[in-house]
Amino acid sequence: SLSAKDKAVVKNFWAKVAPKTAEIGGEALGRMLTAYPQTKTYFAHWSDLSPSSAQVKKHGATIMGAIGDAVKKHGATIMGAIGDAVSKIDDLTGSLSALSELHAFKLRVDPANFRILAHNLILCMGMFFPADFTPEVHLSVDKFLQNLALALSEKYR
Ligand code: ZNH
Repeated sequence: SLSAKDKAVVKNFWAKVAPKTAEIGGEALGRMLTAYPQTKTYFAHWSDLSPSSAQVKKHGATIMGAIGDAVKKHGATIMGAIGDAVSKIDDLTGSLSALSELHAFKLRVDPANFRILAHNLILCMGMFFPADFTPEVHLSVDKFLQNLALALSEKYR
């Protein structure tokens, strides 16, 4: 699981790339759909699945918004004082349970695709931020995305 250092590295990197997350998400989703065409089946109801598609760009931004929430936002609070101390990144399974349910039962996305998307996201982070995406950042972001994929896969069983 994620160490305190991983979380700090991810939060720090995310703060830096914040202005570009929508663009990174769009590029990553567009690349996933082209380089891993089996992923296109889930988006068959869209008119344009090319990397330049406005729908693809918009959905890439939506996905990155949800990931950014998991990095930054505080989880559900039972008591404000306790809740304020707990970030979503400290309880990914709990904070992403509704999204996991959506992907498992409504969208029926094969969870293997979470790894494929993570791979494309990592590629694009390196492309957009070659200097900041050091091997150390790569390690922690990869661990974070694997944990996020696991949390999203939780409701499948
Ligand atoms: Zn997903 C949707 C997130 C992955 C497919 N997504 C979605 C949304 C969100 C998300 C937020 C929206 C929801 C509402 O509206 O409510 N995802 C996400 C994340 C991730 C993902 C965070 C990871 C990281 N997905 C994914 C994958 C796939 C998908 C991999 C495949 C391949 N999604 C999807 C779909 C949808 C979604 C299909 C629906 C879209 C429309 O619009 O139609």
